[in-house]
Amino acid sequence: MQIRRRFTTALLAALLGTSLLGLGKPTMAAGPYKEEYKLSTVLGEAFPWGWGAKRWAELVDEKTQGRIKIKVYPGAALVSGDQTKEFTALRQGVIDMAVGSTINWSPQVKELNLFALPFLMPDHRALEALTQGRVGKKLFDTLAERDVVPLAWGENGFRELSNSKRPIRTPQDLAGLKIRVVGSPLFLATFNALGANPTQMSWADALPAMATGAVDGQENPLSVFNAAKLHTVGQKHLTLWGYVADPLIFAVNKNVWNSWSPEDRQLVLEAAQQAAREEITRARAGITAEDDSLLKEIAANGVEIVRLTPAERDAFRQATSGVYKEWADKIGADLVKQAEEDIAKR
Ligand code: X2X
Repeated sequence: MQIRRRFTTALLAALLGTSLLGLGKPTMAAGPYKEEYKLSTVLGEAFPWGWGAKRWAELVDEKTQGRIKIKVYPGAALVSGDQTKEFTALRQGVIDMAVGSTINWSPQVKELNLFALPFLMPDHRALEALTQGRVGKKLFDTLAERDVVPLAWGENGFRELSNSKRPIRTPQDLAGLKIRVVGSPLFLATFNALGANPTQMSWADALPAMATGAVDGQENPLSVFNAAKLHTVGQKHLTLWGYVADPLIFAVNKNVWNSWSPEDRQLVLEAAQQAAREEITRARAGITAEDDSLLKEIAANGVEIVRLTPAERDAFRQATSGVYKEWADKIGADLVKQAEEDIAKR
């Protein structure tokens, strides 16, 4: 009797632990694990964004001792390059995990357009006041209601304006320029209000469009401008206007998340938080007042850099204030009000 009970206990332990899952360490799993999880990003390893995704995968592998293996698919390859479909694919489980930009997810999650309201955030501290405060929490709650488990905020960065034609100092300078934009119709509204001629396309299509002159300009963070070598596709003029910034979100499909043991969920969360912190440091490297080495590198490649005075920047703000008002209502007046308050208090 005693022997039988001992045997049963041992069998149970074996089933629940190592042998059932073929794992090195006993763990209570909530569902079967996949051999490999697919993680989507738009930009690859040469960019802070793709680097951050890879770092997350590495840290998860390390922390879970190989129980969770992640493969990174850059170029939004899991949605055939159509980055605005990434959120839907993540939600439906076509994609297991993602490090996604708020811009690309905003067609499905209108609240994420907040970060694309022109001239809402004056600096990195303003961006943090949102992502690290009650607004960020509210946005994470919104995502959680849509079958996605958000874990950490990363950063693509403040988006600066470049073009092949002329220096841009005033909204008038933008008149008629063909500017490639991505994602939400808010970007079309902003550039239309500035008198430009915006056209929406994926990042994959943007590079050839610049190279052939099908578009004159684009807007992206400086780290992207430099790593993508946009000076080699005719982007000779760069205006630092910091009109919007896009944070990144480290996230997991809800069913995938629920299939993991509580212990592994905690490890994946910690890995996301650490990778996001390190990613943000990279995204900001060389573009601050203390260290502007990246800007110098861009200038050394023959790019003419225009820094707007506060008054010049204000002219762009005024020209887009109607768009701001209209979109504040679409995003949610309360959320925008909270964001404005938290930025003012930063
Ligand atoms: O497509 C872009 O401009 C990029 C890479 O910045 C995003 O995915 C938002």
